[in-house]
Amino acid sequence: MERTFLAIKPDGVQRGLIGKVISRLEEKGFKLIAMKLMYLTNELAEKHYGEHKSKPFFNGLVGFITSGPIVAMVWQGKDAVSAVRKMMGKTNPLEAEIGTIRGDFAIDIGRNVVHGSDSSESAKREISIFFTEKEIIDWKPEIQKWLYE
Ligand code: D4T
Repeated sequence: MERTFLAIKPDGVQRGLIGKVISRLEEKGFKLIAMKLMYLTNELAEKHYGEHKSKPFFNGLVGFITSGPIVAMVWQGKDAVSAVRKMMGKTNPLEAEIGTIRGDFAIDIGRNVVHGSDSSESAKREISIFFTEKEIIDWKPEIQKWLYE
């Protein structure tokens, strides 16, 4: 089963949306296998958003993402990377479909509540940046047989 990295950004934490975001993924049937509340250091934020270094929004993005605690998580399930991206909705919340996390809970591209890995490779990279192998718990949900045939 595929793993993906999902983070609730400082806006989501401050707005009390941790439970709602987690509920959506739980209700879908994905399995939470690692989670921590943490501050991103400047160094980690710059590394995480390295691909955007030359963009005009880079400094604001790093300032925002380090401004408060985030919730870092690993979720597992069938096609988890693309399925979770679908549940998050488009980067710009006003373009995101209603029914998605960003579509339902956000307005501004710079306050879009969640981050999720955009490919299997970035998921592996992001998971290894945020979690040690020991912090990932691949437990067996009793309901598994009612979720997958
Ligand atoms: P993240 O990485 O936060 O999940 O977002 P996406 O994968 O959906 O989108 P992205 O990499 O293109 O953008 C990273 C991050 O930068 C913010 N952003 C983006 C911004 O503040 N202004 C902008 O114009 C863009 C394009 C939002 C997400």
